[in-house]
Amino acid sequence: MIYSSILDKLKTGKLFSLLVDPDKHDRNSLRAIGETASPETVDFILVGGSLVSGSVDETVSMLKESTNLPVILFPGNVLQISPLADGILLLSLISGRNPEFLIGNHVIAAPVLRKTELEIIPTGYILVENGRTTSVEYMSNTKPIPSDKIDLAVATAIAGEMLGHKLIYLEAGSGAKENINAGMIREIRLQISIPLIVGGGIHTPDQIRETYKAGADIIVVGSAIEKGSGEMAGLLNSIWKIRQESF
Ligand code: 1GP
Repeated sequence: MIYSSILDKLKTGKLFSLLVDPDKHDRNSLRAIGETASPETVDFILVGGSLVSGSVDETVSMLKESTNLPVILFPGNVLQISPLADGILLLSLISGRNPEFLIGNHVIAAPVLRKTELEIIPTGYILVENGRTTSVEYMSNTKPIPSDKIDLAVATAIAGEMLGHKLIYLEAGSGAKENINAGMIREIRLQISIPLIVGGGIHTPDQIRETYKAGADIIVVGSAIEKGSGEMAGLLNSIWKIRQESF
């Protein structure tokens, strides 16, 4: 079970995940990801994007040809469900006030998900302003939480936990100008007891270290592995070193 293994691993350290946008990777780069991401560096691979024109099924099956790591859907919309994955982050965009992303799409997806063997992981998804309009903000037609409104972000995360979500995902948006500030991560970590995922605009080993130090349990990196397999290998090598440190 993916979720129980996340909880188990968190007893001894931090987790790291790669986000694969099906439109940004071809067969070769998917193979490179599968072959480079070892269980010592990467805990699971997320697949999804705000707007995906390629086939999620194909991306998942290509990844599975070269890795045994869990592949988890991170869907931007209901078209991104693939029964070939191992699980799905069933996202509720709790920072927003768009009912379609709070319950509407879930109603559409539920009967389809019921027929799959995907492990469903209900996730409270919180979008935070980062200095520019991201695809999530535009596509979901919701406002992000301002980056200096730590109290609002904390209250939203607490509400997410109270509503039964199993994870909180603090999102600056793919390619964010500024990643989530340490103060916000720190305060949310203190106030919730479920695992905290942080992603968006994280590119360098220093940013990864700072984000773990602030209290992130799981870091997600997407854009930084789209630069090429050499860059990805370098980053994963740093991850391996960072994971030997204690936070
Ligand atoms: C986006 O949090 C993820 O949903 C990853 O963001 O692409 O900026 O790494 P980046």
